[in-house]
Amino acid sequence: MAPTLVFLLLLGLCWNTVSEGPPSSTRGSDVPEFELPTMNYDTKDSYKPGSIGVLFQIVHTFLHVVQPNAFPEDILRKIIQKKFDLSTDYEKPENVVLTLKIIHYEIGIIICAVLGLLFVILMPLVGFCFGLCRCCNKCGGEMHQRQKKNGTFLRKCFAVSLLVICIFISIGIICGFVANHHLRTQVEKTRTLADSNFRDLRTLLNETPSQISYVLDQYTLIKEKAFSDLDNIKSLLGGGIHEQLRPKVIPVLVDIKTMAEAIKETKEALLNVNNTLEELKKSTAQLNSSLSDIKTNLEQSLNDPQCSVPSMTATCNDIRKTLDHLDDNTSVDQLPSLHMQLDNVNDVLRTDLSSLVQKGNKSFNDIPEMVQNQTTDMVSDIKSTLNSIGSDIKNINEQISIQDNLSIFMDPINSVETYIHQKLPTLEEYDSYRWLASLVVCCLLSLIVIFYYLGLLCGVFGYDRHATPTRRGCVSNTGGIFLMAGVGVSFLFCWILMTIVVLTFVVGGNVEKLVCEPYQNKKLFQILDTPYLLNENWKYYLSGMVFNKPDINLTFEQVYSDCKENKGIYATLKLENHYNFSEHLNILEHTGNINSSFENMNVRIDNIVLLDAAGRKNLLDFSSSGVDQIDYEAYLAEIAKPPTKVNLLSFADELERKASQLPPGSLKQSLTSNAQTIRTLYHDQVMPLRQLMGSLYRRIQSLQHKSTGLGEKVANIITSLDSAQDFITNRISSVIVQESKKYGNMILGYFERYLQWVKISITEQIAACKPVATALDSAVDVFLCSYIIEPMNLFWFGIGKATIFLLPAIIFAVKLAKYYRRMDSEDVYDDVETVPMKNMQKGHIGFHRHQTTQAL
Ligand SMILES: *[C@@H]1O[C@H](CO)[C@@H](O)[C@H](O)[C@H]1NC(C)=O
Ligand SMILES: *[C@@H]1O[C@H](CO)[C@@H](O)[C@H](O)[C@H]1NC(C)=O
Ligand SMILES: *[C@@H]1O[C@H](CO)[C@@H](O)[C@H](O)[C@H]1NC(C)=O
Ligand SMILES: *[C@@H]1O[C@H](CO)[C@@H](O)[C@H](O)[C@H]1NC(C)=O
Ligand SMILES: *[C@@H]1O[C@H](CO)[C@@H](O)[C@H](O)[C@H]1NC(C)=O
Ligand SMILES: *[C@@H]1O[C@H](CO)[C@@H](O)[C@H](O)[C@H]1NC(C)=O
Ligand SMILES: *[C@@H]1O[C@H](CO)[C@@H](O)[C@H](O)[C@H]1NC(C)=O
Ligand SMILES: *[C@@H]1O[C@H](CO)[C@@H](O)[C@H](O)[C@H]1NC(C)=O
Ligand SMILES: CC(=O)N[C@H]1CO[C@H](CO)[C@@H](O)[C@@H]1O
Repeated sequence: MAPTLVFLLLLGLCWNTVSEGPPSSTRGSDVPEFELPTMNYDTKDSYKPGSIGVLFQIVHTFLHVVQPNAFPEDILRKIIQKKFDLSTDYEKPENVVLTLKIIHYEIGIIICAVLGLLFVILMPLVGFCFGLCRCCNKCGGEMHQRQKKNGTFLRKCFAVSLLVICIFISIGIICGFVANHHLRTQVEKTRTLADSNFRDLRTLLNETPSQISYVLDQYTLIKEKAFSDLDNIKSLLGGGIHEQLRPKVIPVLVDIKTMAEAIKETKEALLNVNNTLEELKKSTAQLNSSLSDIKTNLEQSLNDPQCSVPSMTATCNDIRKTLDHLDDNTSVDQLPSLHMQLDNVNDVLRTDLSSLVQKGNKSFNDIPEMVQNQTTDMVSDIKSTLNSIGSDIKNINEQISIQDNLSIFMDPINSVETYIHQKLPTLEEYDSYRWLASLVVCCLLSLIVIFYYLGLLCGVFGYDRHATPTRRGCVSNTGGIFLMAGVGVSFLFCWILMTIVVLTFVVGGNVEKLVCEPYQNKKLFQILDTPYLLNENWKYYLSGMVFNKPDINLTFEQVYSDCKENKGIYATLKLENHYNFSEHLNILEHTGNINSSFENMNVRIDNIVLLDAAGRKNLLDFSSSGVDQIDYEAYLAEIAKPPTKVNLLSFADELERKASQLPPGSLKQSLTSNAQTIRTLYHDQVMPLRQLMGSLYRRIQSLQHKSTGLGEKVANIITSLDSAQDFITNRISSVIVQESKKYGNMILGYFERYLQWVKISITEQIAACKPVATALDSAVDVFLCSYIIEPMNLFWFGIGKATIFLLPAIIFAVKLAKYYRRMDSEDVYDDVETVPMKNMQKGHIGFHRHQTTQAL
């Protein structure tokens, strides 16, 4: 334990390397994820004794019964306070009280030990007396058996009792054997255990510098990410500002662009209508004159003398009456001309609105580049700050030279390891002696119990119920002798066995109760952590030792638990009290610099004109061009009319029908030919005219559609243009501030995330001191308690039980031997007397005495 403690303290004293950043929230950005490479340790966390654990549990229960008192914290504290000095001033009342308390605590163990000692002292004495007594033919030493009525029952009772006792003894012996073997195999494992612990400690020492380097190296990742973001300021910041303005600006620009297209289309439509109208006028005039010609022609024909013939006058008059209908029905030439609007629109078109819109669009699209142009200085400032942080970190890594600092622990570790390796063979040698001795003990007990078993075996199988005591068979006699041999060996050796049991019991029981159990439930640490106990000037001994600052709340228990949880040594030893990282690495100051760089970033975007005055006037000119004022209804109404007053085809049919009523002659011929001319006129002029009118109708409709609400549309565009321009002029600065903040926070976020991770790594992960706790566990919990004390306790438990049961075994064996051995004499009944003589003085009347053999 001491070397590990020293290691812990040294590690604490020389630790100069770690850092802490304040906890802060980070924005979710695509910062690389950090992960500290974990260390792999060989030594297992926990030790499992296996199936033998059940036996250990029984021993624990026994110990708990013998020693039910709780861990005596107060007594221990007092003893430590008196600096283990109980010998002086024994008369002092508090010392007496303390001694009484100790005795009270130990009373169970003391009673057991005293009983054991009594056993040790009395057994040889009793054995000696018993032997002497038997030598004098007393105490059943006489080879004579009085026959009793219930002799058979007693014999069976004794045999069964002895058998049961022997079984108990055997169980104890088996426990002894198992414990002995277990202890030996565990001691053989010690070397592996020590080696793996040292390997782990070395891993900790060797890997810690690379862990620190790894953590610090991750800064490069952050820096690269920040650099790439700074290089992309055009798209990240400029693009952000651009995006913010887009929804306001783009629709306006699109509207204006659409309007520019509309102007062009309107002009085209106007021109079309103008031309078609011209054509229509021409065609109508032509039709008019053609119709006039036909009318004149018909009138001349009707002047024919045939019409004065009374029978025909009516028909001629009929025809004459209808001549008025031969006329065109439209007044297209009355329609107003469109040339004024056409001129206006042509004027408007003289200004290229589309290119003006493109200019505005370009100046709007230039925002990211403007941002980039204006921030080149700031970007290079921040980059140099980042580089200087990088070199600071590099310097720190070189300054602290953790490698050198940690390498000094190698020496203690090496020397402890050498020491252990030197001592291990000795330990193993002693352990083999111990093993041999324990084996002898177990064998001795086995010998005794084998004697008893053999005795029982021979006795039971060799017994002949008809044989009188003097005539018992050889086998039965041998059984009796075996029993007596067992008794003899028991008397000879049981006090040695009991001495061993008492010694191991006192040592093992106390170590289990005072070291192993309190170590497992951490009571031992609590004792050590008692303020002012180990050093009366120091509140917290550990921090006094480590930092020479005994006021820092640092306890063995907390350090051990933290190490066991594999926490970093920085948090475990509360090293921030000794070396405050924040004061040594001024990353925070640097991030503050970066922050203020962003805060003071001066981006001015003030010359964005979406549409200049010329473009604006152009729009207004268009709206007042009068295109929307045209009387489309009049045009449409006129053009919708049929071109002629009557349908020329039916007029021609009618004319022909009327002509057929006339007698053949020049009149009839002239009328028929005129009808034919009308038909031709219809096909040649009216039909094309109708088509022309139809297409003109559609064109006018489309023009009307285009120009409806023109003024309103332009007014809306101007309004939203004003509002967008207003937004850009007045609000762009706040948009810039907002976007810069977002951008700056994103870059600062990387550092905050990094610092957060550095903090977690340093407090939780770097130099996780689990191997130290494991080493302590290995030394105390595994080696001392599980390897040594547990089997030792099982050993005394087993052997002790066996030894105790030797006592009743002796009694029953001696009693039973009487029934198996061949006696020298027996109760015989005189032939003279018919009644068995009772209450006769022993060895006096009625039986033959041959020879006295000594039993022992
Ligand atoms: C503005 O410019 C961008 C990029 O040059 C282009 O995609 C967009 O169509 C333009 N918008 C207008 C209204 O001209
Ligand atoms: C439009 O029509 C008028 C006659 O109405 C004509 O004088 C003018 O030249 C025409 N305009 C164009 C551009 O053709
Ligand atoms: C058709 O022609 C006649 C004379 O030939 C003329 O008096 C009349 O005004 C013309 N109508 C139209 C619409 O031009
Ligand atoms: C940005 O700077 C470059 C080079 O100095 C220049 O050519 C470009 O016109 C500038 N752009 C803007 C939008 O100011
Ligand atoms: C010392 O710290 C432990 C936890 O580490 C805490 O439980 C205990 O209350 C603290 N003691 C004092 C006096 O602050
Ligand atoms: C370490 O330093 C930081 C800032 O310099 C401070 O906030 C913190 O309280 C310090 N920690 C200790 C334990 O002194
Ligand atoms: C940056 O500085 C401003 C004050 O200048 C502060 O409000 C803000 O919290 C700081 N941001 C960071 C990430 O430190
Ligand atoms: C001729 O035009 C008038 C309107 O000017 C219209 O009422 C009349 O129906 C038209 N004639 C025919 C035959 O359609
Ligand atoms: C033993 C050893 O090298 N200790 C050094 C640990 O690091 C500090 C500086 O951080 C030095 O001052 C010590 O000398």
